[in-house]
Amino acid sequence: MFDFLKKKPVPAPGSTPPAPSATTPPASAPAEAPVRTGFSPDDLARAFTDFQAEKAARIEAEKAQAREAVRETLGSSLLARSLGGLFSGNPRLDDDLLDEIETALISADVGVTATTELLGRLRKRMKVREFVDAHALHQALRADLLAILAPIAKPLVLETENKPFVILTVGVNGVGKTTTIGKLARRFQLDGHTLMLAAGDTFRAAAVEQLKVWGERNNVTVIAQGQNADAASVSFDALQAAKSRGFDILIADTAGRLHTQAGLMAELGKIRRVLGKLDPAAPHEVLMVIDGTTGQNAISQLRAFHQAVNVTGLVVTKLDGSAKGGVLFALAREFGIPIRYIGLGEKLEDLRIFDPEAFVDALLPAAPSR
Ligand SMILES: Nc1nc2c(ncn2[C@@H]2O[C@H](COP(=O)(O)OP(=O)(O)OP(=O)(O)O)[C@@H](O)[C@H]2O)c(=O)[nH]1
Ligand SMILES: [Mg+2]
Repeated sequence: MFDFLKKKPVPAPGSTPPAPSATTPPASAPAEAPVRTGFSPDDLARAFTDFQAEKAARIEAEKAQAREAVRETLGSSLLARSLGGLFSGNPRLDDDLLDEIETALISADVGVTATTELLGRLRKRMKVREFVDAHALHQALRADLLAILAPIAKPLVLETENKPFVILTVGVNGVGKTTTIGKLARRFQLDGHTLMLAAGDTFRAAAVEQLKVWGERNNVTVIAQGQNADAASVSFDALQAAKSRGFDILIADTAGRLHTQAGLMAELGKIRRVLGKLDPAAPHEVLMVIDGTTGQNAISQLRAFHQAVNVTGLVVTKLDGSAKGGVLFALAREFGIPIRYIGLGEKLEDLRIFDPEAFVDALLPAAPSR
């Protein structure tokens, strides 16, 4: 990358040159051109600027790819189709249009609270003749949708000063927790972090195996104790190991559980407390994974998990399947908990950093198709 960084180091000031060895050419041999050694301040400044530019370009490229993936995937969701349909034929600006928007939002899982608020605002503005036509209303709806999501778009920041940064992954059965851990681990590795996984789903032997196999394949250490072990004890051991071995990140998996099962929810609280014994700040992130096709049940799931274990970030998966596309608005409006990532498929690259503008653009593109 930076070729000049491969130059020989400058000898320390005042050091004596090395004694001639048996292979040193005789004094009569023609003198070689002097080799330029060391890094000048200009070299270092250039290297730093190049590195920053490369990093910025990488981030921009990833953003552009994510934008495209979100547009492709969510552009065919129910919400995008119904809103697109409403605005495509240059509709009349009247109460019927508002009613149809309301139905589209409710049917696509946006939720009653968020929908009522959105419509209330649009109705008021329409009454005072703020919109000259349906296009103006379309623009206002886009801005309002974005205003709901913008406050919860806070990407996960890994503070690795006091290692390790501990992520506890929770959620109901089959939502994509273990798959998400694999995707995150890969992402963090590419960013140059060292990490360890804790096989905290001790309900099923297959779950421990699933994580172990993944770890072996990707050269990631997995701490496990086998089936029926105490999940809190696995997490404790893993944190101890990650601390003593100086890993940057520890991600703990947990068994899927129904939010209505009080005993199992209490167990999550225990995992949290046990981690806190080794590091009072741990877990630094309680990441709840929610299946994007769940609909309004996602609200009661999050309420119960938040109460049990204080959720600090969300991943909404399976937005590529039969997801209607609106549940993120309901979650954002109800809880204000950051959505860190969205899952758009089963491949590693299908976990994308949540970008609210890309999301709204996919659901309701700026220029209505005519
Ligand atoms: N289409 C799609 N499938 C996904 C996504 N994320 C996960 N899956 C699939 O969902 C299924 C369940 O994933 P897991 O990661 O095992 O879910 P889990 O939450 O760990 O499940 P339990 O441990 O049993 O609670 C797998 O088949 C995944 O490939 C996604 O974003 N899109
Ligand atoms: Mg799992």
